[in-house]
Amino acid sequence: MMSTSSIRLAHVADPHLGSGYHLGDEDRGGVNSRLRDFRDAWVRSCEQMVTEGVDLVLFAGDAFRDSKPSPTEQQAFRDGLDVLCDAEIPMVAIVGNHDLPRAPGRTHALAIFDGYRDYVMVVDRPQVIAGDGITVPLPKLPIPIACLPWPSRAHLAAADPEFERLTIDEQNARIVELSLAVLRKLGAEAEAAAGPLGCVLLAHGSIAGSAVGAAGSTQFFREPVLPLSELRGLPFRYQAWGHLHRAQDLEPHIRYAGSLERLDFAEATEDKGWWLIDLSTNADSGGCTFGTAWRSSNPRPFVDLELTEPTAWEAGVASLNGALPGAIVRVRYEATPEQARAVDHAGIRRALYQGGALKVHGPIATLRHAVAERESTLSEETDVLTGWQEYANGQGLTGAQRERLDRLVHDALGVLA
Ligand SMILES: [Mn+2]
Repeated sequence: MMSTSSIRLAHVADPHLGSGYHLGDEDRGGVNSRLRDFRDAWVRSCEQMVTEGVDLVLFAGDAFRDSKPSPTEQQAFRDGLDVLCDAEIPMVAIVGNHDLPRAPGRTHALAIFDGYRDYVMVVDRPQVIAGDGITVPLPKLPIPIACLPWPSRAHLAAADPEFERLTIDEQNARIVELSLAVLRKLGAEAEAAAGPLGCVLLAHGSIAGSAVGAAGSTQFFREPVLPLSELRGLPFRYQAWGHLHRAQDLEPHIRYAGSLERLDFAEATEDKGWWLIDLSTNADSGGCTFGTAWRSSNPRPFVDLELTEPTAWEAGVASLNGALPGAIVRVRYEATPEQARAVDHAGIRRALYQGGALKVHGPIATLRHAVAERESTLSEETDVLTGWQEYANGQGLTGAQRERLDRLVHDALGVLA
């Protein structure tokens, strides 16, 4: 006869409440429609966790856009926590970089939720949560959780006078080195406390080789980035990562949950949601198995429409079929100034709203100025004055402005005009 024991985990991250307001509208009370969307995706995800019979929620950081969320944003986060607490589902949450203040000593955005209704535990320094030492009545925590919140630069600098004198890249190298040492120590500690189900990691940070997604692409290279090869060797059955907004698995057991709502149009085709993780032991085989399933948070649809023929836009709008209802839409096209004047912006917007769009941004015209082929052939032999004239023609500079600039260039070159 087979005897098994098992645990069902939810791995969720990066609700980023307070983000994305540039694509929403404020209601009469001053609440941005995108906060409602972000809040709803978070609450919906918590409701799904209840339906799925989750035993424990691993929250991998970045609840908010910054360390000082508004009372409305805090309430949005609390709304999800209440769903979990009502169902007596405990949650362990780590602090992400967005939740952290820049100055040491200031409190982070998640501090007020530690101990919330006795089911939420917030972790802001590296530690293993197991059996004793837990501050919430996680009744029988069947699995040790190693926690690696985002390492605060301010805290590192306060603890190490050398740190401040390093360049950003050197600081990042130092943080990677420290993080790996901490991870190995946490791994050993968690493994020692582990039962037959093993132990898991809850962490916030960047891993090399990840698909970054839209929101993180500019910051990625100025951050500490952990090598995947080092993470593979750690003794965790599952690694629940937060920070990057694109859901992905780097290994079957090393995953990002991604964010819960789309931040902007670069994420238009990306699904958002959380991972459902089942760990179970099989007493007969002595092994431990794990399974994962994706659960979409059903984020608001985004439609990014690029009109190739802006004067014949009806076909472009028609091609969207059923994608419009409830969607946030952006319309863009490229045209010469003359063509752009002939495009029916009001008509495009009207058609999109009639199709069910919630909000239309644009149409946004990128103007290109016609430059004839022979005019744009600059070479090493081209003199500066000819170069200027071609540039000015290409930019469409005319009239009094052109005359003024011509005079300035002529003066600078000592040309008698
Ligand atoms: Mn983050």
